[in-house]
Amino acid sequence: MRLSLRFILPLLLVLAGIAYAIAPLVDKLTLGWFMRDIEIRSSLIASTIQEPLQEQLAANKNAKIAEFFNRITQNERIYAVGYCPDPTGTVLASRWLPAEIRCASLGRWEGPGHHLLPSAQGPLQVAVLPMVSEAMPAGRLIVVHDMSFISRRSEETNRYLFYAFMGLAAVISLITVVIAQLSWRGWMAGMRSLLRGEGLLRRPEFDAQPANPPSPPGFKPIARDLQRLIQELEADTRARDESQVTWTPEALRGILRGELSGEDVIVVSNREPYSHQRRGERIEVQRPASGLVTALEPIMRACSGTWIAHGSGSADRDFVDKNDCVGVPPDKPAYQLRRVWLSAEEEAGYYYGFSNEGLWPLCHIAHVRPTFRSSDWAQYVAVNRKFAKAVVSEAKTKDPIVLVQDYHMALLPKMIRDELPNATIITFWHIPWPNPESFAICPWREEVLEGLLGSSILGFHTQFHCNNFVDTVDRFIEARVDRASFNVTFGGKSTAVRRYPISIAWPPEAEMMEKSVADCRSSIRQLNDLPQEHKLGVGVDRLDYTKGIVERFRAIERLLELNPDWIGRFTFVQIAAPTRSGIDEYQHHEEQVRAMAARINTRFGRQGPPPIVLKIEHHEPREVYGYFRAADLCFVSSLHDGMNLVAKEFVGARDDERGVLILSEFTGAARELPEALVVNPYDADQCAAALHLALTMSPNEQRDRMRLMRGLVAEYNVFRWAGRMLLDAAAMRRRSRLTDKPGTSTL
Ligand code: GDG
Repeated sequence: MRLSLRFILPLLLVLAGIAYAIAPLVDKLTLGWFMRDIEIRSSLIASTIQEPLQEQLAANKNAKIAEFFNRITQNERIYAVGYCPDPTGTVLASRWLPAEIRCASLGRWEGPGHHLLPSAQGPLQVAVLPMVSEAMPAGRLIVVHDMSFISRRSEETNRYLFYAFMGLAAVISLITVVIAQLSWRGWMAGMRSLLRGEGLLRRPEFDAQPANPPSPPGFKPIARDLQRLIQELEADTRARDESQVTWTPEALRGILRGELSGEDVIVVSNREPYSHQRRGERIEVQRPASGLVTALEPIMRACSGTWIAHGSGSADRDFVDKNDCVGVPPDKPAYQLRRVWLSAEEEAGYYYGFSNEGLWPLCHIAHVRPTFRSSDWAQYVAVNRKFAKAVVSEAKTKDPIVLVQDYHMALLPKMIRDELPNATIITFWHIPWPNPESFAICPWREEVLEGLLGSSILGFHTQFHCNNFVDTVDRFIEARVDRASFNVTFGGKSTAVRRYPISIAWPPEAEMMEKSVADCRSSIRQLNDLPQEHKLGVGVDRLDYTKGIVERFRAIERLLELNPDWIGRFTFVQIAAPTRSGIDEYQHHEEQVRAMAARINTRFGRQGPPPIVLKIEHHEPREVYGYFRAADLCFVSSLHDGMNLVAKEFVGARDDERGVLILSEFTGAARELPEALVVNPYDADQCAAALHLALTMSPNEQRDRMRLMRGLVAEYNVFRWAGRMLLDAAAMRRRSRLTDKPGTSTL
């Protein structure tokens, strides 16, 4: 109603204004018409009365002529009639002939133009017409018309004009209001979308109306065409993005500003991007050396979002506000870190228990039996719920974009979806997904799958893991699996299962590459008491049984057995960062690794440098890069690994295009880096041969292989990983708004 009034009143005013403005024009036009009519009428009267008048003039009956003229003036429009025999004569006239009209001055009323004479009754029109008679060639007939009817007609016309415009305004308003009421929301949404650089017919974000009003049927074909057009444009843009964008943090920020400006972005991970640690009296801010943090930070900075993570630092509680939030990075806050506190029991059950003793071995198939305890599961559910609550409380809108990270949060997507049905939830599973038979042993397999299917997009590193996931869903829950598009529909919601191979930042931080390769070679050898010409191999891993460190050592032993020439000439430095040391399996693994290194060193290292240098401690990233740059080869022998960033970091570190990468075929990275020496870590002989090949490879071959691998890592870097997921999410949001299905949609 308010809308109608707001629309009708201005329209009425505008049309009234138009009517007022055009009235004089209409007057002028109608006056012209009337004058022409009257002139014709005057000629008609003249020719009609000519004959009787001549007869009476001939009979010299002046009194009869006046009476004759008076009869003619009974016509309401004819005011007076007169006759002048010649310019010097006296006018013979009906009553009311104005005194100004004299035979001597008839010339002023003759000729072209409208001859008007003002009078008390209103304007009079004077027409002087010659008599067509040989007997009286100078005779002139005068016909005076009353023009006051014109002003009466003009008033009437203006009144009708005014009413007509008002009627027109009312009809236009009515039609417009009816159409507007039908399509108001759709069009408004469309206009807003257009202004935001999106598509037409978008559903408003915070619509208080009943959910998803359908487009009026009349608009449906247009909507479909627009939808198709937008999809084509998007596909075009995406293709351009893929091929032309050089993915840098700035490019990622730029694209996000364009695609997701003003969107509410929330990241959820177990690990926090910054932790505050107490070191005696000092407080230290630690940044985990993690690819995940490197990848997600530019997103958070660009969107000023919120990162929710377990507050695990010893001084974390001292640095948060009353909402458990702290601005990070600490020196120049760009986004909020919301810390979630976990009790020792929660951490034991959720993190060490179900996540790392259950899901981790379940997904890695590294021949360590998963342990499933119902008490761990209960904590896992409770902690996931705690994170879900934090997400809901941090969400500033009804449809945030939530990036859920990893296997610690498998139930979170569904929990968020239940509370925020319009959210766009992107879940990334950083570890492998096993085949259905292996996954089947999980007692809560349905719950885990249903939890993950709360996601709008579910990402894995490789297509193989996507396939395994889809097969598992197909086997264990009632969901519709579309293998052509890789969309799974469950409970009416759709999840796009997609491959997004993670990578490293490119180029690597300048600080890591500061020291030249020659300096690194020399200082690392010096640090480890190795001769300058000594061949050096390197391994950098968390001390995890899935990384195949035992198998790696076995391959080194086999190399020395098969090629004893390398004894005393080759050393392998294994950097092993302590991890999950509260878990028995990890303690046992550490013992096994230590014992094996000691045994091999005893066997082959008596007379000179040891074949293996084992460094079980955390190293700073600069030190790690120093080893990468100093080494002749890097050996990644994971028994199963989602991607493995160490392989890519080694490639990134070698701007001298030297060094050989030996890479397990069971890593996601092996699918992207076929120029590495790809091996089966369970095959000790094959690995030993690869070690020998690497140690003897010509510099040219090293360069050729390294150049190809560097090209790939540069192009498919971590900013692309993050950017592609978010671009897909943005496209999905646009599409779901077009099709009126919030939160989830097919890609
Ligand atoms: C999971 C998936 C996937 C290692 N030791 C030290 C240290 N590191 C750094 C490495 C590398 C990172 O840790 C390890 O990354 P990975 O990818 O190799 O493996 P996970 O930790 O198991 O990661 C894996 C990854 O998620 C990402 O999605 O690739 O498949 O299992 O950056 O350099 N860093 C420092 N000191 C160490 O002692 N500073």
